[in-house]
Amino acid sequence: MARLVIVSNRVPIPKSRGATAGGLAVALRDIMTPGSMWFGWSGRLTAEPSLQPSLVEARGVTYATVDLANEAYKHFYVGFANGVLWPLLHFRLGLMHFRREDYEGYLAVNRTYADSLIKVLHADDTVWAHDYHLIPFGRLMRERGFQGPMGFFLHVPFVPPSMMEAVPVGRELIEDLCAYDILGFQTEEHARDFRDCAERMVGATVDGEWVKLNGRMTRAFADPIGIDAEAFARDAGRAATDKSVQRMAGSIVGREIAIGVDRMDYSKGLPNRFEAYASLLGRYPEHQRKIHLLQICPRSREEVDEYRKLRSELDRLAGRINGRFSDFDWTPLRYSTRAAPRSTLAGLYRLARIGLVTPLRDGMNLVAKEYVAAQNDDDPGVLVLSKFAGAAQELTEALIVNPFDPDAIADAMHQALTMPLPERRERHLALKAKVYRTTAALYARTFIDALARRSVPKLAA
Ligand code: GDG
Repeated sequence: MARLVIVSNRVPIPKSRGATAGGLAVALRDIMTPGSMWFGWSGRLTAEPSLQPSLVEARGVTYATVDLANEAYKHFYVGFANGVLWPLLHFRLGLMHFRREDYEGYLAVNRTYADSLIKVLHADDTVWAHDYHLIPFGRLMRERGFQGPMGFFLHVPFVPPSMMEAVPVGRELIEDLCAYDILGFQTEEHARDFRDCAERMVGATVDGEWVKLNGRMTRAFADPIGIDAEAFARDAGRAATDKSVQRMAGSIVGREIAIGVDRMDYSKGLPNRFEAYASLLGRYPEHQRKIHLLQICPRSREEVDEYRKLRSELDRLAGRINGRFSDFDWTPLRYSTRAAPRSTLAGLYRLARIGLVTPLRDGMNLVAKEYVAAQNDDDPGVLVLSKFAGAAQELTEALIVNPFDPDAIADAMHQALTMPLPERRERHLALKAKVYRTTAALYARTFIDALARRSVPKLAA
């Protein structure tokens, strides 16, 4: 029987009944029907890993995982994926550290994945690979003889040719992506940037969404990811009984909350956000003592230098803001580097008058959608959203800001704090309709349909 096989670097094996699923697992829940498979890294590093994947079954889904070699993983994950591709795809060429041995490690891990998956793959399976860790994986599968439908979804942004050309292996990356049948991007802008790279850098022919290279057709299109809005709204509604939410509500009586929730990552614009908050308190002193900024930013990728530097910068900025503005009974900035449970998060979004989502660059940004879904329709908060998040293409009724301009973010926060209820409601209803329309389920179905229709039109001569 033909199966759907998801491939991602991390595999979300359910640990126990009712355990909270990660973002991708939620997005793919509807299509991971019994019989399907999820393949990727086991999370274990060993000296000489076996290519035979270990199989675990949970709720009818087979989770197939492979161990990786220590040294190769370091080059793959720290060196190339997060030292080259992540900064490049987030427009941060200055943070990109290219080394040939890292690229070799990146290819080696992708070869391990292909060699391992091919052992358990059926000829009529459909393969869907996820994210920038797996760019060469499709070509490697084709080289190993797999002919079935194969798609790739990029969760992060893409870049125009002028940036892609800065990577010494940019051409190889573009050619590798052309080995997939279907390429999904978060926005039309990212899909177009890819098609431009294919045309300019490797001489592909582009016709609408189709890219032709060496006789093979690839469709590059936008398929924005979403959330399970109904379930998230339900969690937010119930969260009034959550102890942490109650404690928070009790400690802010009479004050407003602005909330930020981000992995601690330099793409999320956190220093600018903290400066924006200082600008709000400095230029609009009427808000002093009347607002808290609650920033939740779980630590992430601490093996990468840039992330450690970011943490010290945020510690310093938070100290400076609280030192300058706080009073005995008011701490303006509350900042936590620990992850909060998902239900607590939902409740905190609902309490907050402002959802602050100000990345410098972001594929989509699901926090923006979660914040909207969590609001109370009768008294909703206001989303302040960076124009450089993929979500800004859809969520146009948010207050859209340039995240490089802290004073502009501060002005938007002031506007949100003084916005009359009818305007808040009107904006919220429009945003809510969009978040309920472009859901996780629609995203997954759209991609699978595209893969099923991978047969290709003739390019105009
Ligand atoms: C990549 C792309 C794209 C955060 N802190 C906590 C927590 N979170 C959850 C959020 C949200 C998720 O993590 C973060 O998703 P984002 O979309 O904001 O960002 P990335 O992690 O960078 O994800 C991004 C995404 O892939 C999907 O395609 O949108 O552009 O960069 O769901 O709620 N969850 C819990 N505690 C926390 O403290 N439970």
